Amino acid sequence: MILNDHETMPREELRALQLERLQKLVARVYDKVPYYRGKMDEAGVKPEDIRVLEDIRHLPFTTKEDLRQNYPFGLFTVPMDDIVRLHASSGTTGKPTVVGYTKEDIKLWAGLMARSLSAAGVTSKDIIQNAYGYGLFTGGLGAHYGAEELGATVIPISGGQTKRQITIMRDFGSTVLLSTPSYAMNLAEVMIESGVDPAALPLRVGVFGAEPWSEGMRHDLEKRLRIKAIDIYGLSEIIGPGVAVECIEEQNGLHIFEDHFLPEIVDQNTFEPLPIGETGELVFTTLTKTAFPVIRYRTKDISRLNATPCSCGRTMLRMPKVSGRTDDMLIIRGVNVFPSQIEQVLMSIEGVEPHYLIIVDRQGAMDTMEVQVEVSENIFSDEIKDMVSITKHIQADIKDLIGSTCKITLVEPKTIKRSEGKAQRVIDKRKI
Ligand code: DLL
Repeated sequence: MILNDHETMPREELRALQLERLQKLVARVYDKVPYYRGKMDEAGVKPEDIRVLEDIRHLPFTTKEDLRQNYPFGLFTVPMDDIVRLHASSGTTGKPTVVGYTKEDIKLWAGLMARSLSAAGVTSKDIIQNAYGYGLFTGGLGAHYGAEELGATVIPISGGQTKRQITIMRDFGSTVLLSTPSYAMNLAEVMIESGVDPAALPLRVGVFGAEPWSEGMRHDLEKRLRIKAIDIYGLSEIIGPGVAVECIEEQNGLHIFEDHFLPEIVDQNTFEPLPIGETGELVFTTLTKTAFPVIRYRTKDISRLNATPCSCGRTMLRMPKVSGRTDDMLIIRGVNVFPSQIEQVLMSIEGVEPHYLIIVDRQGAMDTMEVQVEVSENIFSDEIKDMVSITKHIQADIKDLIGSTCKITLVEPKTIKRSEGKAQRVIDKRKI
């Protein structure tokens, strides 16, 4: 593992670097982007008001709505001639959000992804199977450039064609898998079905992200694929993958690359900044990106900041696994619950498979929740009483979590749709 100087910088020095970068950034966007200038004028704040890092709280937030209003290129700070790449979010709700990169941004991103892979224990000797989707999604190309920057061998296979993935993994001797955790689970399952023993393959590390996943899912993936499973986080609006990553030494919280992204946690409802250690919405300011810098971007992701020193030597703050997004949070009879918490319950029960679907509906004024979940082949063909006992077990554990009883439907193995990218875990019929 090669540590970059910034990754181990004493915190005081890091804060000084952040302030210097923040001041430059704010002056630049004020000067270049009329929309940002307008918002800052409205809030009564000028670039010279940023004297210490904490002054960031005076700056207005940026939200997905701001990006939509400026669709497609309105928040770029450079002429289109300097933009060398565009990516966009899928835009399932409303217009997609478009992000642009200059040559320098692409270099920066490749460096950060290389740094992330290195933290995950990947080296130039590795053969990386990159099963993140290539295209407008930032996962594929983002990881690709990082893998090349590290000097590893990259197989740009993209997502899908699962049988082919397995043949290539075996024939090319892939040592690292990059994919969403749900797709890695799909791969693991098809591998066993095709008679390929994961233990006989050289695969040793998985770098998984782009969707929430529980500790239970990590444990299961590590066991099935005989690998170390590392969590990587990022979002297109900030740069793509490579904003934060776990270190292989501790696998306990993701180090945020604070020399480039300034994190804050704000209260989900009041948006007031919260002190280190408290849980709330993650907000990021990009400190060094040129084409499309964002100030105080409200991610809607829920986490917290952790300043406990890490044995890996990085001084960068950690954030625990993102449990979910505020807009994916289910409110069941007034109780907030994330699909990943349901996943954690399911994964702790013997015989339950990591394939599930949560269906939320409303009967009259009452929210209802049904969890459809697969059980292993032998349990499904077993006696009814075992099925009943598993159902009751799941029901009781979910009741402990949310305080009310929900319907559990055990379904036959392989009936829940398998993911090839980001998994859909919830169908909310209240919204249809
Ligand atoms: O998912 C970037 C990415 C690609 C990250 C590959 C990691 C690996 P978007 O499509 O813009 O970008 O989606 C960003 O995905 O706001 C989170 O809600 C979620 N997300 C990303 N990584 C994680 C993670 C990419 N490790 C949105 N854990 C974010 C939980 C994650 N959620």
